[in-house]
This record gives sequence, C-alpha cells and structure tokens, in this order.
Amino acid sequence: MSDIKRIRNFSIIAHIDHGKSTIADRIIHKCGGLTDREMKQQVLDSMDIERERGITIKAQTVKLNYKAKDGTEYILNIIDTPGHVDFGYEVSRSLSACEGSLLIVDSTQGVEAQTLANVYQALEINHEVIPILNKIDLPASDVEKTKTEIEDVVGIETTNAISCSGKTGEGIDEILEAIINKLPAPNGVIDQKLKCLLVDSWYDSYLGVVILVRVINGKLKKNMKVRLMSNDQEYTIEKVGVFTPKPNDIDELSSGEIGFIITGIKSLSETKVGDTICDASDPIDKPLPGFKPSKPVVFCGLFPVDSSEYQKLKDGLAKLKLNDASFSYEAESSSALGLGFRCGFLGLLHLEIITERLEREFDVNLITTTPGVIYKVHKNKGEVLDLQNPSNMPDPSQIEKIEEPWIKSTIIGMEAGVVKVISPIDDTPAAQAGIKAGDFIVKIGKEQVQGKTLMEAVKLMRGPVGTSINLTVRRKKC
Ligand SMILES: Nc1nc2c(ncn2[C@@H]2O[C@H](COP(=O)(O)OP(=O)(O)OP(=O)(O)O)[C@@H](O)[C@H]2O)c(=O)[nH]1
Ligand SMILES: [Mg+2]
Repeated sequence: MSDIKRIRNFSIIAHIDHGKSTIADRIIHKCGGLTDREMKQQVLDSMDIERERGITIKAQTVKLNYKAKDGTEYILNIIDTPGHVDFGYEVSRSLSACEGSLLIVDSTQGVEAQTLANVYQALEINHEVIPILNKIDLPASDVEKTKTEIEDVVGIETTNAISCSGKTGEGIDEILEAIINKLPAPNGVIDQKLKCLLVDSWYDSYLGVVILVRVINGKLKKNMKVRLMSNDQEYTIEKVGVFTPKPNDIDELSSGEIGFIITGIKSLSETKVGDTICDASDPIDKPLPGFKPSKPVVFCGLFPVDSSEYQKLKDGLAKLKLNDASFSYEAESSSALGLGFRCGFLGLLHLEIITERLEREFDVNLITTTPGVIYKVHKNKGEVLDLQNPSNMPDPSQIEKIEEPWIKSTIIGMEAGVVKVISPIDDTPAAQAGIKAGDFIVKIGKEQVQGKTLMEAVKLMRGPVGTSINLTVRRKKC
C-alpha cells in the first residue's frame, strides 16, 4: 500500500512530434524503470507501426519510483499520450485518470494546433499544467519566443517553465522535481467504499481483456468480486498489476493508484471506457460521470482486391476491433467491387493505420474507396437521415435540403503570411454562403476584434500590430 501523498499521476501532452515519448523515455531511464540494455528510443511506442512511423497511437501508462532531492520516495504514474488529432480521445481519457499534465512545446516550432486542443482539455478538468520547452539542443530553438507564444496564445504563465532536451537529457532532473513540487497528490480516501474509473481496455492474446483502472477510493485486491456499473455484471479479479513499463503482478491497488486488472472478461464490448467499477459486496450509489464516447467521423468502403480474401478481411476487422473499439464496420456490397465493408474512422490517419495493419497483419490486399464524412439529408416529410454512404442517397425528389459538416477553427500564423492564408478562406463556399455577419474574430495577444470577413477583421487589427506577432483567427459560429 502506498501513501497517497507520495503519488503523482500525470499525462504528457503536446502537438505531434514535439517529443512526448522521448521525454517519457528519459524519465523512465532516470527512475530506473528499465536498464540501459532494455532501453530503446520511444520505448512506450510498442506497436510495429508506431515504431516505423515514429508516432504514438495508443496512450501508455508507466509506474515509476522516484527518490526526490528531499530524500523521500515518490510514485510517479506517467501516461504518454498521442499527439495526432485523430487520437484525441486517447488524450481525453488519459487526462481524466490524472491530476496534472506536462505540456511539452517544441522550442523550434512553437505552439501548434494540438498544443492548444490538448492543453484546453487539461485545463477544463482543472489539471495543474507544467509548461516544458523541448529540443533546446537544436540551433533553431528559440526559448523566449516560444514562452511568449505560450503566454499569448495558450494563456498560461511561463515564468517557471522548464527548458529541456529529450535528446541530451538536460532539464530532466528539473522536470522530475517540478512534478513532485507543483503537481498535487491524488485526493482519494483509502477507507471508503471502492470506486474506480475504467480508463482503457484492450485485448491481449494471452491474458484476454486487460482493463486499465484508476482507483479513486478504497482498494482493489486479487480474488475480489467487483461490479461494472454500466451493465451490473459481477466479475472476480484474477490478476492485479502495474506497468513498470513491463507488466508486473501485485496484490492490490489502492486509492490514487493506476494499474491494470484481469477478470476473465472475453469481449471488449463489456468493458466500456469511462465506466465505474465498485465492490460487488459493498457497492456505491452513484457512478462517475464517464466520458463522451468517441465517434467515427470519416467513412469509406474497404474491399478485397481478390474476392476470395473476403473472409480474411472479415476476420482481420473483427480482430482489430478487439483492440480498437473506436472504429466501426458493417458489411457492404457494391456492384463494381463486390463484397466488402463500410468502415468508420476517427480521421484520415486512423484510416491509414487500420488499412495498413489489415494489409500487413492479415495479409489482405485492399481497395479503399474515397473517404467521406456524414451528411445530414433532410427529407420532404421532415425525416433526417445521417448519410455516410453515397449509395444510400435518397431520390432527389424526396430531398428538401442537405447539410454538410463545417469546421470551427483556429489559425495560428505569422502576420506576414496572414493575407495568403485568409484570402482563400474568404473565398470558400462557406464564407460566401452567408456566415459573414460578424462571424470572424481575430485575436492577437489579449486584443480581439470582430469583422464581417476574415480580411476585414485582420485589417481592423492592423494598427496596433507589430511585424512578427502571432495571430489567432477564430470563426465564432459553425
Ligand atoms: N534534437 C532533438 N530531437 C528530439 C528531442 N526530443 C525529441 N526529439 C525527436 O523528435 C522526434 C519526435 O519525438 P517523439 O518523442 O516521438 O514525439 P512525440 O511527441 O511522442 O510524437 P507523437 O507521439 O507522434 O505525437 C523524434 O525523432 C525524436 O528523436 C530533443 O530534445 N532534441
Ligand atoms: Mg509519442
């Protein structure tokens, strides 16, 4: 059992490629989680495809012991998250298992889209955020400019920001001390009834379904009977463990800790991410609020090049679905391409990853149809159809109107390039179609102006603007 005051749970968040996994490596190495021989670059990116492409797809948790400068031993639970927007859902559930975040910003690149998206999610759930400027070993690194950007665009203080290099290891000691001194300890109660958050679950071919949990109150022990509150089913815990990063069996997890349990559940559909787990013999009344479910937004058809490979494709999809509940598929037949599946993904990178895994791990040659989004088709009789497959388009005589998804966006760029960026936006059908009535907000630092078009808003802002200042452009409605 660990003293809850000596636990720190935190996520590492950043834009893609800003160095989250590399900094996680350094922290693991410093805390002795792996020996020199076991250590490799981005050790938490364990899938082949993650290593080849150098991207994180799945969030990974590691428990480490750290002896602070004051001589006290602390337990650190780190969650390394993916930076690409398609995997934003991984970030949101990782954040809810922790009390704090390390916000990594590449000091050669500055603040980028996912820096903002991820840090806002963290601030929304009251995380303590430690800003870290990475890659200071590179000649193009500009720490002061990046700090100004973080203050202006993200809006968090950077006086105590840490400069570091995931490559050389400079600044890692400071990061570890800041984790201890700035991030809060969890505030659960060990003597209360068991309450756990189901953070993630995946299928392991040896162990079955592995469930990642964060214990809020109470204790989770081997052989204990627990209940999943969403389906009211009871299960016996066969194994309790933590990742160090190797899986390590332990006897119990107590309040404030993050670890995994194995219960003999065979199907991932029973383990709903965001569910609450309680003691079957002493249940709690109210479940935790849970998360918003992830929803596929990009759809396309997948067909085998050779129709005899249909069964292989079907089996492959079923197996991948076991490890990735966020994509969906249903059978489809096309007069040109034969039998196949209509699949939904979180974005284009997710689509690419899944098709690559199908071809590689299940040896199927695929034809992928053009990806599309969901259109809302309003029919004459008032019925509204969510259309994801063009072949289901109703007869034009039955359609009153069709709506296509629009985006709400923030553009961050240098003033010098603004005109080039915004002219095409003002020319888009969306801008032409009547969203001009004061919908555009241009924000530079703390100042903000509103214009009928982007160009007008930027011109209004021109007066007080210096030559190389960052600019945030936000369209108000969508
Ligand atoms: N020179 C230098 N390169 C770095 C540093 N930190 C990371 N890198 C490199 O930057 C690239 C991206 O690093 P990752 O750690 O994979 O970045 P990430 O943020 O985990 O990326 P995603 O998980 O895909 O979002 C790799 O090639 C790293 O070797 C650093 O401090 N200095
Ligand atoms: Mg990574």
